[in-house]
Order: sequence, then structure tokens, then C-alpha cells
Amino acid sequence: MSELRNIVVLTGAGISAESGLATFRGPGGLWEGHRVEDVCTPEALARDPALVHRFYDLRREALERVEPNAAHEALARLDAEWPGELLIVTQNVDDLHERAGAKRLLHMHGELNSALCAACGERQAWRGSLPPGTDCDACGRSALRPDIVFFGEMPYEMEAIDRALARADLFVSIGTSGAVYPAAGFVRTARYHGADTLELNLEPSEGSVYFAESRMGPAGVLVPTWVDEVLAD
Ligand code: BV8
Repeated sequence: MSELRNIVVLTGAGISAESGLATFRGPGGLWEGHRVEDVCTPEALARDPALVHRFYDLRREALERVEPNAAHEALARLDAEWPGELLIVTQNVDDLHERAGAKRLLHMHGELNSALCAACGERQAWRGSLPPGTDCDACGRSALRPDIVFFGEMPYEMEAIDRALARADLFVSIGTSGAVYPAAGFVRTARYHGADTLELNLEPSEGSVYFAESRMGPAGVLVPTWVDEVLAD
């Protein structure tokens, strides 16, 4: 660990589970009662914009009722105290990392508290309900949509992520099933570039075999322990 300088952390829905937010793979593969392909694809948005906008309105509202947990707070402490490079890449669209104080953070799948204009590509902060046909502040057209990366759409900041993975000495995956690409492939990219790899998850993910070390348990317990270890070195 002594030569450890550059860390990349990937987080998924599991890190927000103890805050009370649902993960994607609930009972029967339903997500808040919906099939993913009915609410998280461009086709679904075109077919039934009211359903998709409502789905994200409900999740944006749920965010107002929850708080960051000990895992978010531990990563924010790492962010504040780690002297080397750090990048927290979250697949989550909640703002719990920010609310815990994380700064060196990016949302590769978008954010609930943001709206994207399908006409001009501009983004604007958004709270509360976002009905279909809402006007864009930048171009005035009625084309605002949830600022979410749907299946089949290119995740955000992939160049920054790839640069960080190429420089990483340690890649840590927290609370993700390893079911969705390109995020699920980051561990292999990091290993290819010589990074050490650690998985902190409630159960083995689909990519567990690629991690040098896997620790099973709730993020609220595993992440503070791990951050203490890293900062003690
Ligand atoms: C793209 C939106 C290309 C935000 C999401 C075949 C092979 C490979 C790839 C593909 C393929 N067919 C299609 C693809 C591409 C596709 C994909 O990977 N499909 C999968 C299903 C095979 N990927 C895409 O489409 C991506 N885009 O590839 O673009 C492209 C190229 C050029 C030009 C244009 C396009 C886009 C993917 C993004 C989709 N959007 N979310 C939102 O609505 O929230 S994905 C969504 O699911 C999440 O964002 C996340 O990324 C993903 C997985 O969810 P997890 O976060 O892992 O959550 P999950 O519930 O699955 O797991 C939770 C884990 O936590 C579990 O392991 C559990 O044990 C653990 N846990 C639970 N509680 C705790 C805990 N751990 C610790 N403590 C706890 N307390």
C-alpha cells in the first residue's frame, strides 16, 4: 500500500441502499415496479414520456427524504484527506456523495437533480417535478428531459474515467452488481494498467473474479473500515 498514490473508486446503487434508496435489481428484476426497458431507454422516453418523466420525478422526490450514510461520509473524508489523486466515479444519479462532501466526483450515468435539453444539449439544475415538454432556459424549446444516461446512450466523462483508470494504483468497486457496461469493465482496464483491485459489496458481483480482493458486507461497515486503513498508511 506504501506506493499507493492514485485511487479510482466506482460506486453503484448498493452504496445508497442503507440510506433507503432502492437498488436496480430488486425482487423479480423489477425496479420500483417497472422493467428497466420500460423506463430507462430512449425508446421508452419516445413511447411514453409521461411514464418515464414520472418515474424520475418519484425518484427525485424520494431523494429529498433520505440522507447520506456512513459509506458516503467515509468517501468524503478520503476525498478531503487523501494527498494523492482520487476520482469517485458514481453510477448513481442521487446526490448523496455531494451532500456528504465529496468533491472529486463524477456522475457517469447522469443526475436526478439535473435536466437535459434534447434540442440543444444544455443542462440545467432541476428540483421537483419535470413534466414532458418543459421549456429549456437556454434555447426556449419545449425539450427538457431527465438528465439520465439511458441504456444505449453513451455514459458521461468516459475520457476522464479512462485517463484516471490508466493512472490508478488502486481501483475500488463499492455496491455494484457489475451487470452494466462500460462500468462493469473498469476493473479489467485498471488491472491491465497494473492497479490493485478491491471489491466491497453485500454479495459477490458478476465481476468478482477480476478483483484481487473482495470483502462482503454492508457498505456502511466496510467503507469506513477501508478508508481508515488507507489513511493510516
Ligand atoms: C452504452 C440510469 C454504448 C440512471 C443506468 C451486451 C454486453 C455488454 C454491453 C451491452 C450488451 N448489451 C447492451 C449493452 C450495453 C448496456 C449494458 O451494459 N447492458 C447490460 C444490461 C448488459 N450498457 C449501456 O447501454 C450503456 N451505454 O453502452 O453505450 C454507446 C456507444 C457509442 C455510442 C452510444 C452508445 C449505458 C448504461 C447506463 C444505463 N443507465 N442507470 C438511473 O436511472 O438510475 S444503469 C443502472 O444499472 C445503474 O446506473 C448502474 O449503472 C446499473 C447497475 O446498477 P448497480 O448500481 O450495480 O445496482 P444493482 O442493483 O445492479 O446492484 C446493487 C449491488 O449492490 C448488488 O451487487 C448488491 O449486492 C449490492 N448491495 C446492496 N445493498 C448493499 C450492497 N452493497 C453494499 N452495501 C449494501 N448495503
